Amino acid sequence: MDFSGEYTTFKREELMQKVQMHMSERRFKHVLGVEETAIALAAKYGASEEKASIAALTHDYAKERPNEEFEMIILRDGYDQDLLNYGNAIWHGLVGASMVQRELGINDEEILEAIRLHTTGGAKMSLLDKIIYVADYIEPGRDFPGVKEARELALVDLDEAVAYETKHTLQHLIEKEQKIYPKTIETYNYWVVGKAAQINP
Ligand code: DGI
Ligand code: FE
Ligand code: FE
Repeated sequence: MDFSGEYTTFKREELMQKVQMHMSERRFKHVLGVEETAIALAAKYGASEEKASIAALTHDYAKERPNEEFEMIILRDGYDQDLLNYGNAIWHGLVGASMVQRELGINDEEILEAIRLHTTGGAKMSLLDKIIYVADYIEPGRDFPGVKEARELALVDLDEAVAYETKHTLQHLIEKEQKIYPKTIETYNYWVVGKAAQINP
């Protein structure tokens, strides 16, 4: 895909190279799988394929940064200090988006928000947010029990795929006695328990 120049001054090949520099070969392969999947979902559901490509290529940009760097930014840049009680799993998207903005010059708020939400989701998600959240889960390199079902749902109903992923991720985290970030619970309450059950929107 050729980029228009609207969201990044880099050509796709240049952006790919910048991302690749910051991660293992294995993770870069995952990123390319997310991109391919995100572009297909964008085409199917009528989102910008270019934004899907850029958000997918950069979603895990910060994943291999040291904890100290995230902690420094959380202390410095006005984040909720409760974030310090979590780790890379939560930081690399939520805080990583600011590194994408600063270091790669991507300022499009929709792309940055899709990066921020890609791990936890959110009660409020745009079409692009859902595409990146789901593509990250079902890209061709993923192999875990339930991924086939998730892939099938993504072809039929993106919201159902969001709900499926959220429920199974939460189950997995609870099984491993991992700390649950409040936003992950908000995502569950909205997408799994049900939009209809919301009284205060
Ligand atoms: O970065 P990826 O491995 O491609 O995928 P990801 O960003 O969706 O997820 C990173 C990890 O974060 C994954 O193992 C699931 C985990 N995670 C998602 N929500 C939470 C969480 N971990 C904790 N501790 N708490 C959460 O609420
Ligand atoms: Fe991630
Ligand atoms: Fe990822």
